[in-house]
Amino acid sequence: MREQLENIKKLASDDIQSSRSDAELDAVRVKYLGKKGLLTGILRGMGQISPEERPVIGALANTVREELEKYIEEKSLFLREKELSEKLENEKLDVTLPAKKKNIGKLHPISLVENRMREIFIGMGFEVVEGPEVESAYNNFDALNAPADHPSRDYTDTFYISTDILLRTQTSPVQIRAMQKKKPPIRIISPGRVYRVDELDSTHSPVFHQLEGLVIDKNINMGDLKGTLALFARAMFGERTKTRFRPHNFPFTEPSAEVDVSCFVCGGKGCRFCKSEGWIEILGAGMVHPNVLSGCGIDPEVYTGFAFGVGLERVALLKYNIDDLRLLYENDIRFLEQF
Ligand code: 2NL
Repeated sequence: MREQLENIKKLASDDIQSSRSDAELDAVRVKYLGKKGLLTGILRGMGQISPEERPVIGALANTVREELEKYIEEKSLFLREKELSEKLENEKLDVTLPAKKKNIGKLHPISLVENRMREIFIGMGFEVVEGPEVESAYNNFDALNAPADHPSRDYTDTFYISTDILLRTQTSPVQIRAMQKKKPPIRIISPGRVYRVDELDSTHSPVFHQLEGLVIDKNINMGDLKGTLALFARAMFGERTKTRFRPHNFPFTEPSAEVDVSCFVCGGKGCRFCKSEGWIEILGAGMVHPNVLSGCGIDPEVYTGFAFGVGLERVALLKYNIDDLRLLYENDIRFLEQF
């Protein structure tokens, strides 16, 4: 019996020694010290032992049990500490590593262009006004002196919601509203979305953006218009930029002009960018037609004014050298993150 106990102690010690995890250790505990364990089995057999030997063997069995329990407890502690230190080692953080780059959004090229223009004109004392994209045919056409048979009124050019309600084709109706509402002096810009019936291609879109400007006061003349646009062109395209006015015709201005800026790539010598012209068309402008003023309740004998309009897409394409308008609307992140 004594030998059996010594033997069990030896076997159990080896098993404890070779345990690699708490789970294995627990299996060892059950195998030797459990209710049906080997050591427990020995103690059950105590009945066969002589009464003299019983207390000696009993004491020995208890000692073995206590030793094994103590040994298991030590091993368990050792395993748990080992596990913790391995965990700490594996999850070590290098706090000196640079942080992961955060992807923050960027402004769309149209917004960049619009914001820059707002900045330039606000700097000259203009006020920003906005208005509805769904407009009356009156504010969009009649008030702008467009004849009843003007081609731009056609449903093949303009999106009609009903016979007299439409999607604005320019932001001029915003300035019409301003003139109807208040007396001069007026100095406003109106950036916004406008609509025209067009197939989408590399230079056209049925929805695009415009910024218009309007100045009404006593003694406003063509010189004021030229000075304002020359200053704008220099701020927008660089200090060396020149401007050129070519006669044109709009129903809402008289006289009217198309305005070119000297090519900001070659400086006017002529290059691939300006198609050897040296000039790039950027704006439409003119002196506000007397009919437009009087129609809004402003006396054209007392007040004069100038107005201009610029397409934001066109400026964005030129400024950022983008060769297809559709890139502006496709929201491809690889395109957008370049600005
Ligand atoms: C263009 C350029 C232009 C205007 C817009 C305007 C607004 C009022 C009165 C007179 Cl309220 N004119 N805006 C003037 C000239 C040109 O836009 O190419 N448009 C078709």
